[in-house]
Amino acid sequence: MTSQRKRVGVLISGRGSNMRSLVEAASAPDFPAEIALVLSNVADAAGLDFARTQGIATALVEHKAFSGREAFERAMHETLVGHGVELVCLAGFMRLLTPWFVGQWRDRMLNIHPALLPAYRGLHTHERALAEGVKIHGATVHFVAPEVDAGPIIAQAAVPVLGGDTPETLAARVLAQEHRIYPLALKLVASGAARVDGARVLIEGEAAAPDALLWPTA
Ligand code: DQB
Ligand code: GRF
Repeated sequence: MTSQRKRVGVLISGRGSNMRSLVEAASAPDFPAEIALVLSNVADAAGLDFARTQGIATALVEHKAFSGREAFERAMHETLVGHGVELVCLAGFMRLLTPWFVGQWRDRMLNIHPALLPAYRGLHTHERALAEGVKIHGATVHFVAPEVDAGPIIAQAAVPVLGGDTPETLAARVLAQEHRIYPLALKLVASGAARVDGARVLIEGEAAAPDALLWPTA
């Protein structure tokens, strides 16, 4: 069973709190995936230090060192393959990926987005949600498609927007839920319970246990 755990490569560019939540979840012996590699495109990403302290293999592939996007991505791809990676998790990875790279990892690459997709694709989601006065916001884990923030949805969590919220307080409330649903989504994908069916993700047993929809309990 242990040998069947899916080998996961996590791509980061910064803080790495979502990567950390995946590492912590994967430390459970019955988790269906292991974090085989943390890859950053930024040398001083704080997440790299955490991964090193955990004894996890790390790699630095700096986009600035390459002549173009495709050369950068080929280097990342070779590093991932070289570490036997089977699933990729984007976790605060800030470079847009070309259709070539997305195609290499089709239905095997996840991303976490700080909004309830298909609302608020793109950057600065919390500022935009506050500006538009929505009452419910949240986070989404989805498979990565060539079109940014548009792939099949695996898991979502909703949070209330409160009267005194700033982008920072709202971001913190959403982030706490990100740290719950990213491990959940990875577990569903790595175990084979979640599979892509056209534009949607079907989850085995979901009717009995609708745990892809979460609401903060505290
Ligand atoms: C991100 C989504 C968008 C951005 C960053 C991360 C962004 O617009 N960054 C500024 C431009 C940086 C650059 O020039 O590279 N979320 N690629 C594909 N599909 C995705 C998601 C992320 C990153 C790359 C996707 C992605 O859904 N093709 C993560
Ligand atoms: C998270 O809010 C994630 O949803 C977004 O970028 C942020 C990354 O934070 N894609 P961290 O590096 O995981 O702490």
